[in-house]
Amino acid sequence: MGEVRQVKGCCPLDCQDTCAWVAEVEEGRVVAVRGARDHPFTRGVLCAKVNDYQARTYAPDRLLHPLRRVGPKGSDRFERISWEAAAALIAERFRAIADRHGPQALLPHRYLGSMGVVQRRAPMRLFHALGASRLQGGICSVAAIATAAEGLPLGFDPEDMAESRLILLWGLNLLTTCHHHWHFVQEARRRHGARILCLDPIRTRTARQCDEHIALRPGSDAVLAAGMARVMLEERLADLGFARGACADFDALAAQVAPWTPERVAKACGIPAETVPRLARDFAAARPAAIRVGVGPQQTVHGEEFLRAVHALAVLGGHWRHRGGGVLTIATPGLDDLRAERADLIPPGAAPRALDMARLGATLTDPALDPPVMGLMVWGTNPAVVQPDAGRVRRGLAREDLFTVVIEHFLTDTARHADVVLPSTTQLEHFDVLGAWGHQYVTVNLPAIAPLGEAKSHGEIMRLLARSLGLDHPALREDDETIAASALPPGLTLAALKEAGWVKMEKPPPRLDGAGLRLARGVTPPPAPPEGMLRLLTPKAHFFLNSSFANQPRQRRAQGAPRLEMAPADAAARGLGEGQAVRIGNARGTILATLHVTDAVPPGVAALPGKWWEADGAVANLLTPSAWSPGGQPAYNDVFVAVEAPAAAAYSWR
Ligand SMILES: Nc1nc2c(c(=O)[nH]1)N[C@H]1C(S)=C(S)[C@@H](COP(=O)(O)OP(=O)(O)OC[C@H]3O[C@@H](n4cnc5c(=O)[nH]c(N)nc54)[C@H](O)[C@@H]3O)O[C@H]1N2
Ligand SMILES: Nc1nc2c(c(=O)[nH]1)N[C@H]1C(S)=C(S)[C@@H](COP(=O)(O)OP(=O)(O)OC[C@H]3O[C@@H](n4cnc5c(=O)[nH]c(N)nc54)[C@H](O)[C@@H]3O)O[C@H]1N2
Ligand code: SF4
Ligand SMILES: [Mo]
Repeated sequence: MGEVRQVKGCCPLDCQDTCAWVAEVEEGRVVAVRGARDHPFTRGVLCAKVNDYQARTYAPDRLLHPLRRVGPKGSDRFERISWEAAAALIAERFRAIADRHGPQALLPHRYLGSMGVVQRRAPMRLFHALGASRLQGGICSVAAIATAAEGLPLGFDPEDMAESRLILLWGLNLLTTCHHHWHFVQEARRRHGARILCLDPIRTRTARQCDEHIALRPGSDAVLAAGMARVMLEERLADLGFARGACADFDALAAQVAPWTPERVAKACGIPAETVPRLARDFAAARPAAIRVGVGPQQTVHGEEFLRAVHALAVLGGHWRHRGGGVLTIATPGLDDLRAERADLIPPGAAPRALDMARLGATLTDPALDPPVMGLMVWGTNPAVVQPDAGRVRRGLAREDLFTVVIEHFLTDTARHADVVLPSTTQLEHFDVLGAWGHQYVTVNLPAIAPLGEAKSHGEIMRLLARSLGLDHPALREDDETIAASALPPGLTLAALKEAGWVKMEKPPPRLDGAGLRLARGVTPPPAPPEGMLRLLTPKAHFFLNSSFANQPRQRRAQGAPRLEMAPADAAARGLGEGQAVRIGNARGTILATLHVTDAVPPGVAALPGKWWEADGAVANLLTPSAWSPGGQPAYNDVFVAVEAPAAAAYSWR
């Protein structure tokens, strides 16, 4: 056995936890990745998705050299080309598009496939320097970000959760999606005898570990919160001194919740009426209570109402007065990584339009868009699978007049639509710095091995394309470490971070006294499903990270085939049984899955965990609508479907 070298790094994925890891390298090959034992938050364990991350790096189907399309768009017919040829082709096409339609006909499209500063941000420098269309918005927690802009706090240090006396896990499947937070939940149980409640339509892995599961109807959360608030006001359990100071529209809020009697709430939420006052009393009595909010309930056209409603509850309870109290949605170490995109490179006098990244389907298919998007570069996201109304996205990506570049690890459904595919390094092959969205640590990732094949980091791709595009600015020549360092908060140097591995950025909890929040802005009960249809939920799969890993053998075996979960009464009403093939369809398309009959989902709801690729016949977003909340949150859960036995297996979309 050779010597094992240990290299400090971290998981790059879009997950609350940003685990610190150690890559073990033997004779130039990574043989294992293990959680860094001394990390205070992630404590030496990775998750069921990532604990063999090196298998991703060494996967036989990994992209290791540039490709050029030789077949129809969306097929997998590509030929290998050199980096020089790929860069020359991209430069020629991007230049021609900018000359003919103006630079705003070019659009970058990126998301959080890697949360690293370099991998996520570096290519933006090219687009800014070209004066391309800008990208705004997002596809995750957009409702939270929109309400933060209204002044609602995103949250407090999750480590303080250990001080909570009552924890409401509200639309969050913590043991699947961010299991390291469970340490602090358990700590609250141990220290203070805290009760843990789960509010989720589905009896998830997390719900099973809680003291109580409240299986409310999807989209009825704001109604339940209003009902609890009404009880707190009526029974004089609210902390009025705090609430009047925190909330500029206290009287309007009291008026808004007044109609929501326990009986009306019970009817809208599908829960027993007596649950409402009991929850309200427990919530008001805890000193403090914490509401830990997930993404599921945000994914409707009323996502912001949900967030205002739970904030109103926490304000009425006065929970923000105490450590470990209030609402926790997102926690970050305050890395300023947008700075690494260098918007200052936008040519003087240019004021490029901003296009919403969550509306890619609309952007690519809107005949009125002027100029139309003619050149697209995608990295760190798989829009053909993850965007709402994915059929529309695919129609856009299939446009013969659209020139698309995709930077990827694998030939995803999106990459199959590219004209040029560029191979990206994985986290084991590049330097990067990561913030987080579920804790307050900044973490460094050192390269464990040299890039495999011809894969390149996004910093290197940026520098290479800048040269072929004839762009010259010192920011387009910066190395990856300099790019990453540009995002660090004041007082933290790259040298110190590299030495330490991770650094916690302490910040005081938000103060809400006198905050003047406006929380009385509507409580909309969920619509009833159209006759014979079910509301489709598409929660996160335990063994995938969104659509990542849905092509990897170990994770696929563990996750099993696409499975539609349905309540026994709904299955019986359709004459469907356990293990049967079903078609799930609506006006936008039809997908296929295997039925699992279970009382873990309530009547009226069907759940299809996971974001599957086209090859598995279950791209659920082919059924989701082109619909967004006012703040731009895609309404992934506002979708109704018919479920039936397939006459003949048919997979289709319009
Ligand atoms: N294993 C795994 N981990 C992940 C991911 C993954 O794909 N797989 N994805 C990562 C990402 S990008 C994110 S954003 C986070 C998300 O983390 P979570 O927020 O925990 O995940 P979701 O599955 O989106 O939603 C959580 C729960 O909301 C419930 N839900 C749906 N609609 C409603 C509703 O109307 N009301 C209520 N109360 N609950 C509702 C769902 O049943 C689900 O159990 O997880 C991250 N971690
Ligand atoms: N129906 C439905 N749709 C949803 C959701 C839902 O709950 N239901 N959830 C939404 C949410 S919360 C989110 S966050 C989004 C997630 O959507 P995406 O951000 O698109 O997430 P992934 O599907 O994981 O795709 C990330 C892609 O980036 C690639 N990648 C990873 N690292 C790198 C890298 O270093 N370089 C490059 N070039 N590529 C890399 C991966 O191979 C993968 O193909 O999906 C949203 N869509
Ligand atoms: S996906 Fe999340 S829990 Fe899993 S290793 Fe990465 S950061 Fe940790
Ligand atoms: Mo997300």
